[in-house]
Amino acid sequence: MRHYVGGGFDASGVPFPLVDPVTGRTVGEVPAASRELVDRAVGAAREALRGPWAGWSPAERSRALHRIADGIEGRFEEFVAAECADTGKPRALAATVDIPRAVANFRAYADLLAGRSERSWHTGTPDGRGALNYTVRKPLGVVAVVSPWNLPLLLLTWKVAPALAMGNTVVAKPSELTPSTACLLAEVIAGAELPADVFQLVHGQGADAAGQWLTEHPGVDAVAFTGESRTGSAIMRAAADRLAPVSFELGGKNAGLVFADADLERAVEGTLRSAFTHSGQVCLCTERVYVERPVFEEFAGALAAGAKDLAGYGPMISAAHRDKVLGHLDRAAADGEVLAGGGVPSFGDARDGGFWVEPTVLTGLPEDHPAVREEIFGPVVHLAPFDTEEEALALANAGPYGLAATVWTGDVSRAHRVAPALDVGIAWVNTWNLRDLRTPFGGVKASGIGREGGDHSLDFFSEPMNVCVKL
Ligand code: NAD
Ligand code: 6OD
Repeated sequence: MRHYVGGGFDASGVPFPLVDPVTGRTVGEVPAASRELVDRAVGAAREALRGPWAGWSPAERSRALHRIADGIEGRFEEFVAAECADTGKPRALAATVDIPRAVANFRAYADLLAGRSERSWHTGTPDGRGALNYTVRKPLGVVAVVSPWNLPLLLLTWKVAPALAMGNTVVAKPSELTPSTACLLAEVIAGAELPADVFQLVHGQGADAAGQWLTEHPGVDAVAFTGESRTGSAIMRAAADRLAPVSFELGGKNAGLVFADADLERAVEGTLRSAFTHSGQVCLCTERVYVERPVFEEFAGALAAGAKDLAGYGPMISAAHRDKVLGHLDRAAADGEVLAGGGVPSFGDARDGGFWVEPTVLTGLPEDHPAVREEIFGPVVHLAPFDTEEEALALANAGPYGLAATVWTGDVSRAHRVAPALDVGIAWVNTWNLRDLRTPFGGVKASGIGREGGDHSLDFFSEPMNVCVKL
């Protein structure tokens, strides 16, 4: 585990333990960057803005992104193994989602950049000669990318790729719980023939550590962050003094709506996926499902049966996170009904030391219960019945978050009526987490600020400047 600063790998700093969530055993150490190292990383990234990188054309940057994608593909199995080791997620998930998406992130922004154009206007002038206005896009400068532990490489590269595409330099700080694929990414970038110092990597914790020092650093021009909403607030305060722009993807408490006219089998299968993928540790996971009353019992029975049958799921990321999830389950069991799971699985092997929680289906809790209002970020879903479309929308739209929602219906008019009326950034109809990387991605309310994806990211990571030429 090394930082990558000033073009060199560096293992300096007080080490903190790296823990395998599958067994709870300490499997390594990660050096925590000192404030001086963060300063050096930002300084090197600033210096690189004045170097050859500034002269690279969009086509050259696009080719560089493809080389990074090639580099990840070339070490695919290493990336998959590292992601599984840090997160405990099943190999199938890392091999079909996390690492392919990291490759796709670089390729998607490389292709978008290559095909991107800016607008121009011919403007009338009193003397009849006119003027030409055109827009040029400039990089923001040094961008801090701070990322979480749930989809470590996917979410890191989702920001690094568009930031580099637009000619910025990047200082990345991955989650202290999942640093390994970021280290591999630094090695790939080091070998991808980019100018020196366009990418820096520092490891460390968040508050009073590398994360905070980086995001409050006067040499950082913008912050792109994915993580908890309250961390977003802290980072926004840190960025406010120097008016640095921020892009935030934050927490959620995503709702699913199941109407009686839905294909119920498909809705159950989709909800099992949306609630329990990566043991619920995906920001897009469904944690509350509202089911139209005539099909409530049937849906609840099928979902509970499906949850009990789930195999091959992974653990919570840490002991602290497992304890938070179990705390919710204790209160929920006392105040409502547990239809499936609710406890800790027993394996009879080393996994019994890990941070496991069973896929859990709850019902019977009031809407203001912490398990229904607060983000749990674990394998826990609460079911409640509704009677009318209006009630379903009101329930889904309640609460502080607004990231994603899923609607299950066989009525095409209802689909188009209900989906846009949801207070979220992304609504899926009869599917979940189907992604097109050109579409806007992000949340409303406490779930985020700004949009990522396609031109939205390329716009965030650049400043448009107008040039007016009198003809
Ligand atoms: P977190 O906010 O605890 O940490 C995220 C990152 O921020 C880590 O790298 C951490 O070290 C750093 N950090 C923590 N405190 C900081 C501070 N004061 N200043 C600067 N950096 C700081 O989040 P997490 O626990 O790693 O991730 C889980 C959360 O992320 C959940 O709330 C989840 O919903 C959210 N999330 C949202 C999205 C989305 O797209 N909306 C995607 C993934 C995860
Ligand atoms: O699919 C994506 O682009 C994305 N940003 C997913 C985020 C998932 C959150 O855990």
